[in-house]
Amino acid sequence: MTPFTTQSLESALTAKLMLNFGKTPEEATDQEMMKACALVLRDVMAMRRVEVKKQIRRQQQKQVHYLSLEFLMGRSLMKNAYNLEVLPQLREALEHLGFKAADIFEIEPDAGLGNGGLGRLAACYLDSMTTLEIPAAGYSICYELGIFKQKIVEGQQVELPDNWKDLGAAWLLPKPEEAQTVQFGGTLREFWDDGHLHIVNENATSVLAVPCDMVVAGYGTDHVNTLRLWDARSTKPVDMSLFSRGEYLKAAEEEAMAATIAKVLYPEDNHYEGKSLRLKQQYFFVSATVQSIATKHLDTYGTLKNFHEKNVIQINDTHPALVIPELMRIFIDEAGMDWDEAWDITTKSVAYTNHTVLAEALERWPQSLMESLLPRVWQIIQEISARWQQKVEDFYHDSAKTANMAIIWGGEVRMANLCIAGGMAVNGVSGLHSEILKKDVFRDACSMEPWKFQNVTNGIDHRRWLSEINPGLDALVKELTGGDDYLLQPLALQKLDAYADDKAVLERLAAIKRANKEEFALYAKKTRGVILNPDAIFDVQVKRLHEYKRQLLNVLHIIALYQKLQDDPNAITHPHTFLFGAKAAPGYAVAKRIIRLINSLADQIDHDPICKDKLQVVFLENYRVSLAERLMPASEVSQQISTAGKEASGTGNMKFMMNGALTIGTLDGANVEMHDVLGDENMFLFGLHADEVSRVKREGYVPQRLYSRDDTLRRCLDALRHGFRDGVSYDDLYQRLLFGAGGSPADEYLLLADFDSYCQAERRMAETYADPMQWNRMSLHNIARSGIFAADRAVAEYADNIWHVPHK
Ligand code: 26W
Repeated sequence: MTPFTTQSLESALTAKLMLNFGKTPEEATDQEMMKACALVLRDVMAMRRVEVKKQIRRQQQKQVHYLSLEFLMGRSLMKNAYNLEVLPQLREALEHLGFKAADIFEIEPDAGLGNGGLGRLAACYLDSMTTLEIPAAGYSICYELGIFKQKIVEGQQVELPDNWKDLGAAWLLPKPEEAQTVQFGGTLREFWDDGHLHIVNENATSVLAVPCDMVVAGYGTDHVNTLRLWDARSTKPVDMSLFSRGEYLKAAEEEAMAATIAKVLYPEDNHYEGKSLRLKQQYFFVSATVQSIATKHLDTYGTLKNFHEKNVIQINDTHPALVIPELMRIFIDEAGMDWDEAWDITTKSVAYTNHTVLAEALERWPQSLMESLLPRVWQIIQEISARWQQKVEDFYHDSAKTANMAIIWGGEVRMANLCIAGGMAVNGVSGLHSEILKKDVFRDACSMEPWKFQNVTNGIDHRRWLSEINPGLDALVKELTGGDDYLLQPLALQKLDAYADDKAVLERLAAIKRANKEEFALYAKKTRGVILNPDAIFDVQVKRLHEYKRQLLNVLHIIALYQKLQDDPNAITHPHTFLFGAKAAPGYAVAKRIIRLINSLADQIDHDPICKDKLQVVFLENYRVSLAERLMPASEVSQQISTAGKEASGTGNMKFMMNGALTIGTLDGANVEMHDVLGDENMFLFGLHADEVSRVKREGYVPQRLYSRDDTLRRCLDALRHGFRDGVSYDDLYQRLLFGAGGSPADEYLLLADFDSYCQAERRMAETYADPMQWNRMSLHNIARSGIFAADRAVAEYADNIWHVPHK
């Protein structure tokens, strides 16, 4: 049911502007209008929330709690209007009131509360959980500063703060009456009272956690859910002159802790650093969340004994792993349960998703830090660890396995092992990834408790990533599949396969892509001053910058192409534009060097007349959700070229596929499942398989051999040393590839081993592009078969196999 007509929306917006800013539409700025839009839609969703809450309580429904340090929400205005089915009305109302609708949408800042894949996945799942009418909530931190804004200055990344809340907070509903107190440090005192051992924490530093709720609407339903973002405040009153000296210091400490905890999102992606502030963030949001869930549960049921029957807690990687000891603490210290009962309920309530196999990303907290920061939690972890270790010993009688599966080992707490011990389910995020978890990373745990290990292949919100952002394609899909079924039944996209030999349809598909490319070119020119040739192949690699994702392999191939062009100006028959977008973690020096290299190469090619209308490289500054939304519909080639076995799933790969781009990729992560539905004939596969990667490494990999053997490869590696017209040498990268550096082996990610195979895949791609009908047919098949990568499918699997909750 649509909540607004154009007219009623106009009056609602006018009233909001008046009440909030004391302005008429004629006087209001774009910013004020954007806020008014947010507030009007927020009101509708808040009203629906009241009904949903009543229903959950009345029907005693089981609830899903999705805990994640990251929710990469991006913009919400167009999305909420879309889900509430008022997008056309909103556009019209804005125009009637004298605004440009596109400008109002454009002014909204991205809520960049995440780094990359893991954070965006959480946002997509929130949409699907709501659309599938699952009573669910997301929980995270209300970071004041999201992922940094990236500027490129003289080819290099510079980080700027991302102050998103000025406008972005319009979506948030603060709930001060539901604030929770979280305690850090202090000393434990134990005492006996009527036969029970009580433990109290004295002299702790308290921080107040205040929820700021973002309501999210589902599509085609009145159901709404909330994303609860915790803000940190000091518990002490402001007038500190009234305090005695001791209290003053405590107050100052609490002020300082409150001021820093929710300040900034950690920008490291797939790289763990044992920073105490990060542990504080984790416990802060976990403790506030668990207290808030337990309080509501008690309020409804009067007991925590049925907690696991009415709640399930999904943790997004190990970052919220402290839910396990925190639940135990509440059950034992606050509800008076004994250990066994508390453990039984905890291990029936928590499920863990793993998102990476990179060793450097696995969280291992120093036990000394745990002990001083979280004394009671540390006690509980020690007990969990001891009991788990006993169980492992009794099962295996093998000290190597005991060591491997230990929770506390070598002075560290291993969070993944804690999650395996304390959870009811462990899942990977693609078929290949889950197999690697079972057979390799968590092999011993899996042999002991095989029933815990599952797979749920990732998915994306296809309403956002196709229907909302690619209106041309959306219209064609609706026409050809006979309506808008696909919005709630993504597999209906398959009907497109029937048009594989329909020339008119393929031409329309091509025309849509062409228009999207032109639109992107216009945007790039307007916002960055970059001139893109819409006749060129748009060949795109956008994702976080990481060595395992091998942006450098893409660069090496471009250098090879460039050198070929030097030898033969007719070597490239069709103009080819390579687009890159990537943020590097601020402390990741190699990643930053690769960004600089891309910019040096782009500049070289730009200034070489030989490349005109043939070859172009563009680095798109500040890649983020809202830029991806413009880029995906315009992309033709999707680069998914990680070393096999390293990319847990990938989700960008799915966004490209759904928008009709063809993939050049390795058999890694979800590419494997894309290949399952597409076959060799609808994608450009290359490179070693995961098992071959392991074998090559085991048998001793010597990249210098490839360097001496392969002239093309040698020539482009040598170009790194010499550098380009800006005079910067990339000898450091050359050295890394051939000899290794700083403790990492030569060519750790096997770029050289895959180079030739990659160049061949690129050639096959370029040849196919020369046959437009063939290309468009492949593109159609990609769209048609992308339905299984919808988040609705993934969330339904979680609901059926892990959460055991009903869904639409
Ligand atoms: C503690 C530092 C840190 C921060 C983030 C370690 C690990 C992470 C994430 C788990 C990294 C991440 O985002 N992983 C990505 O998750 C996506 C969603 O499942 C997958 O599609 C990507 O393949 C995976 O790299």
